[in-house]
Amino acid sequence: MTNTQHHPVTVLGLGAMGRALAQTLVKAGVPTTVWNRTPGRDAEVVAAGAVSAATAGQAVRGGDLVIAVLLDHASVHQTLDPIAAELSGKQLLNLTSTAPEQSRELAEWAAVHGIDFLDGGIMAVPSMIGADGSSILYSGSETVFQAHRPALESLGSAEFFGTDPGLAALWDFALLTSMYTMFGGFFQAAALVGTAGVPAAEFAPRAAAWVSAMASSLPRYARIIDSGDYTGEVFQDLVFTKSALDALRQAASDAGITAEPLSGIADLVDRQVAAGHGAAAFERSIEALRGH
Ligand code: FVH
Repeated sequence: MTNTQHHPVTVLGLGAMGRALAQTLVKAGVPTTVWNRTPGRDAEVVAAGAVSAATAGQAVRGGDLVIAVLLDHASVHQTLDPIAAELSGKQLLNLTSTAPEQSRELAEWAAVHGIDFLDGGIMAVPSMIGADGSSILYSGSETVFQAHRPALESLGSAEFFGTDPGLAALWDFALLTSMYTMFGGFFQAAALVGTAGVPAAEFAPRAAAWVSAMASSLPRYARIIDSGDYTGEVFQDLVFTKSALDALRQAASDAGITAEPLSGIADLVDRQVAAGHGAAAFERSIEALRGH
């Protein structure tokens, strides 16, 4: 795609992710202006063809779409608040990882300043940007999404989740929750086999195969959760699950390791059994998270 088919884009923030995004935009022929708080992090992207701006305000003037890819919600406000006037009338895409309510707050802030706001959740690490497997979830202004869709698609698959600016972050954070609890489980498991001298590297391929096989049952779990009926189809009841989890905690204790990653789900199961739902399906554990 040639430059004439893309609107100019500004990238605020040249950390690992900002640099990957800017490089990929330049490669896709998008006229790209970049800025970073700490000078000197733009050498590679400037060599690739990006224009470096000395200040965030100057950078904003270079793009129709301004992408903020900063550390966190506070750094977004620290960067954008002083240049709200320059941003007025522009389109803003926040690709910083912010919690759903923070994304909604940012959308309100943008509306007050006459800025059209789109939020995004990046489901990729920097090395994946622009390659197969990179995916970015978007919500907020559909006008911004559609206007810049070709540029956004150069970064990874681009999916619009709706006009609620918190939705992309909600999906993003839900997926990250699944990821981190999986990693926590792996850390506990690796510590457990490690007590018998098994290196984590030897255990990892087997763990990956097992977790992948189990992940294929998620749609069945989801179907039961969505039905709200935890007694019609019971593959594994809560009493059985409690005894399995108690045994796993015992094994950790015997091996001299703690079982915090497992304790999260074990506590939910314990509470459901204590509340008299022992014959219900394991999937009923989600109700403990909802306070039921
Ligand atoms: N890296 C990853 O794998 C993940 C993948 C999923 C999405 N995340 C999120 O993307 C945001 C940026 O991540 P990053 O990898 O670029 O992060 P860093 O390399 O640590 O760079 C942080 C940039 O933020 C700038 N910055 C920090 N505080 C401020 C501030 N108060 N004012 C202005 N800029 C600030 C920092 O600038 P400097 O330290 O170089 O001056 C970097 O440009 C993030 O939300 C991830 O969760 C990435």
